[in-house]
Amino acid sequence: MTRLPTLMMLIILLAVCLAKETYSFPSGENYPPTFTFRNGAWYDTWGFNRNYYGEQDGYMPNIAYETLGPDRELAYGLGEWFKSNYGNTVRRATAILRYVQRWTSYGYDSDNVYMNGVAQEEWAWNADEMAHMLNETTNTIAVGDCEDLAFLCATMYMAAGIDAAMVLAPQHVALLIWLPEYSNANCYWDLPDDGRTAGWIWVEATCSQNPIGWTPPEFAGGDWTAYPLGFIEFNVQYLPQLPQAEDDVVVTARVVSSRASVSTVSLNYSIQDGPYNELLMEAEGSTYEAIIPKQPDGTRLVFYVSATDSEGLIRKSERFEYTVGQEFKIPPFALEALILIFIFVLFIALLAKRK
Ligand SMILES: [Ca+2]
Ligand SMILES: [Ca+2]
Ligand SMILES: [Ca+2]
Repeated sequence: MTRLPTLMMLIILLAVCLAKETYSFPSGENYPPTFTFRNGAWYDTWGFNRNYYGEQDGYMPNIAYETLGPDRELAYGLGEWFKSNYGNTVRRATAILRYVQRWTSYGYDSDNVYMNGVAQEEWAWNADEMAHMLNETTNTIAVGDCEDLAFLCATMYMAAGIDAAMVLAPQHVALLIWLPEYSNANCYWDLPDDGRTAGWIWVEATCSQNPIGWTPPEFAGGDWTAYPLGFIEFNVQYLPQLPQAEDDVVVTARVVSSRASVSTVSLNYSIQDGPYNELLMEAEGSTYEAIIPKQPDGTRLVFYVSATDSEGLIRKSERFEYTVGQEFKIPPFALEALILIFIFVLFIALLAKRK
C-alpha cells in the first residue's frame, strides 16, 4: 500500500471514530441521566417533571422532544436502522412495534423505579433512556409502562420516516402513526391542522399481542388529545402589530423540525377573504421570514404559516388577522384607573412630606 491511500484510510478511520463518538452521546445530555428533586417532584436536566404528565413542565409530550431533532441519539438510531432495512412502510411499521414488544416488558412504575430508595408511583422514561436500558447482546429487557413504551416507539417511528403523534388519554398514554396505506386498522383518525384527512392509526405497545392499527375500544370515542411530533418549535409573529397603510408587514416564523430537516416554510395570506397568495419564506438558521406588502386603509388580511419537513409532514399555524389602519385603542376605564393611581401616589407623597 502506498503512503497516500494509507493516509486516506487513516483519515477515513478517524472520521468514522469521531462520528461514532459524537453519535454515542446525546448532544444535549448524558447517559445515565441525572435528575433533581424540587417541590416534591423529580425534574430532568431539560427541566421537565418525570412524575407528572400535565402542565407546562409535565412529561407529556415534552420529553418526546428530548430524543428528537438536535438531541436525537440512541432511540433515533434504532429507528434509522429500520428505515434502511425495510423498504416497505407497512412492514417497517410492524417490525418496529415487534422490536419494542420483544425488547421491553410491561411493569408498573411503583415496582420498578426507585429514586433515593423511594418507589415512584409515576415515572416517565424518555426514548433514549429506554433504548439504553435494553441490550440485545446481553439479552436485557427494558421495563416500563404505557408512557415509557410509547415514547420509545414514537421516536423510532419518527426516525424511520413514519410520522408519530403522542396520545394522552384518561389514565393512559399511547401513540398514533401516519399509515393510511395499512388496510387492517379498526379506526383511521383525522387530526386537525396537519394538512391530511383520516389516516392516523393507533399503536399500543403495552401488550405483545396488540397489532398496529388497533384502537382499544375504550378510546374509540376519541376522548383523548394527540400531539404530532413533527416540529419541536413552531412560533409565528408579525410586525407591526397594528399595520398602517404605509407599512409592509414582516412575518417571522421559528421552525425546528424533529428530524432536523425542514424542507419549505410558506406564508399564505388572503386579502378581503380572497384566494390565498403563497410566498416562500426565506430562511436564516431556524427563522423564516416573508413580507405581506402594504395595503390600503380598511383592508382585512388573514394569514397563516405552513411548514413541510423532509418526509412531507405538514404543520399549519393558527390563522392571524388584522385590518389596516386600526389605531391603538385605550382599553375601557384605563384612563380613569391611571388618574386614580396618580391621585393616590400624590396623596401618599404629600403625607410623607408632612411627616
Ligand atoms: Ca406510568
Ligand atoms: Ca413509566
Ligand atoms: Ca387532518
